[in-house]
Amino acid sequence: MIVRTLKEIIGSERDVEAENGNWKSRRFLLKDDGMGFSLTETTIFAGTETYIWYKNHVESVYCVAGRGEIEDLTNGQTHQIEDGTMYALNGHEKHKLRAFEDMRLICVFNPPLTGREVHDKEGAYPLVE
Ligand code: 9YT
Repeated sequence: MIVRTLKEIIGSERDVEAENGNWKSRRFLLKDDGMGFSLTETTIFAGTETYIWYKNHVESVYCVAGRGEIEDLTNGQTHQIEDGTMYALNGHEKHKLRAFEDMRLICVFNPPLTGREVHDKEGAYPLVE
């Protein structure tokens, strides 16, 4: 069994911040935990807009605090996000995330993140073996 607390993740190598300052993420589960998915708590900072394209992963995201929106760039639709909203990128959709307040998001990835990915210029995470 794996038991981890936010307290022990904060300040460790599982606590990361985006280079562009748009988000921070606490990685509860990564590939080397052997679960087949990763689990993170990601905060998107208020006033930011982030372009993302997870072409190698599917991701589901559950918002537990804050407010923002997601624009699906494949069809131009924008969906509001607030505490209690889930979105799932089951089609590798290119998207923009905008936060009006700090948004706390619980994110699950398949395949799991290794923790070594960096968003490339396409907004994607490469597949890291
Ligand atoms: C909102 C979102 O896409 N979160 C993904 C996880 C985060 N970017 C991370 O931990 O790398």
